[in-house]
Amino acid sequence: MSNPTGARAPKLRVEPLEDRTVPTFLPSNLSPNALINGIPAANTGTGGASIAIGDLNPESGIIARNEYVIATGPGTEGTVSVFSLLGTQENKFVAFPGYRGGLHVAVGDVIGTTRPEIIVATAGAGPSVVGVFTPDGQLLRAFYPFGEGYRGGLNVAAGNVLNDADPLAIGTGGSGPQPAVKSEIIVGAALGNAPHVKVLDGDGNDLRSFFAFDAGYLGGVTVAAASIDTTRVPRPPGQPRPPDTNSYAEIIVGAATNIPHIKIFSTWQGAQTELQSYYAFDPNDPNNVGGVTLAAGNTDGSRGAEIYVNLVGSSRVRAFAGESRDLLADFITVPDTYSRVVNMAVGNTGQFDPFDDDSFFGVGNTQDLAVVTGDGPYGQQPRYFRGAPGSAAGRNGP
Ligand SMILES: [Ca+2]
Ligand SMILES: [Ca+2]
Ligand SMILES: [Ca+2]
Ligand SMILES: [Ca+2]
Repeated sequence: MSNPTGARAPKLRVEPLEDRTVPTFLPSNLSPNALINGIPAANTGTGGASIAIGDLNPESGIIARNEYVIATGPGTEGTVSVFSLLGTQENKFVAFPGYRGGLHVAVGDVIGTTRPEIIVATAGAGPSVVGVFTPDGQLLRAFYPFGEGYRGGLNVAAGNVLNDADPLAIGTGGSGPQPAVKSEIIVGAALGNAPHVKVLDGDGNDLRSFFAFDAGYLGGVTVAAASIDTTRVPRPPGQPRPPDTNSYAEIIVGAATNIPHIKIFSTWQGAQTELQSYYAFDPNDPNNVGGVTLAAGNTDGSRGAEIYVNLVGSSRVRAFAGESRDLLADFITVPDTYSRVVNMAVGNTGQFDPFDDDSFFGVGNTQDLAVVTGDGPYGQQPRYFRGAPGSAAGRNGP
């Protein structure tokens, strides 16, 4: 590949906490030509909402429940809301006062506190900033992944894609309290720019930097992260268990516009390694001229993650087995002719045992797919598609 493999951009300015100011934006109307993952922002109204799932607010006892986070799309001052899975609003904050270009959101422990943070990125035109927030909306970090001059918008995901040893490697056997395994922040440049992907730590330092597609592709990159491998590094007899490098999440990237192309990259070995490259929908079908949005996680009880691919411009979603690429499900998430942006997240939407991580043990804690549009018949409400052992989310309806 001609990509700038592993190239490190100049180190970004990291704002000391004590000097930190909340990035602010002058209120402005978006250009009618602005696009969010290929959909004109002027047409999205309050659509284009994004969603993430994680255990942001702790429950007492050993049974945990996730919360979900909704961030608003373009056309309104960007607001992040935390809800219980029952729909009770637990918190709400404005991420970047004055910014109306839409927000993308992810959840992950990127600071190493053992509690997840909310990672918010500006989605549309304007200064392209990432903010790392506590679950109650306190800004911990803010940085510009592609520099302050870049104004093309960001797609964002979080996952443990490098650096931290697998908890199984240190003898806990997967039960009992786990040490902090820090997730990284993955950003993809949005429309009109080279297909640049970066992996950053929670302070905004560059860890990886590469082009997901040919440099001439300017349609934007959507991103997700989950571990697609189904095998585990075995423990040699009589020896300590080695680090389970398969437990690292892989980065799934998608073309945001023009073509339903996805790729999978591994990044823990140093530079990025391209593992897979394929079309999630037939690129020769004239109906499939949109790009894709993505989510991934273990929804079927098999250890590896399934990859959920939405065809932008429709509410159609396909589920693929991450490792084999087998097509597991093909379904419509919003039952009408909805044709804007469907954003997705994978996470457990029932009670679960936080000490039995299904990414390690498969059955018992299968995750589910949540989709959100922000407008249309479901508005800001997520729709859930339940996963079950042997049955990826979407096979059995919402
Ligand atoms: Ca919770
Ligand atoms: Ca990590
Ligand atoms: Ca992996
Ligand atoms: Ca699976």
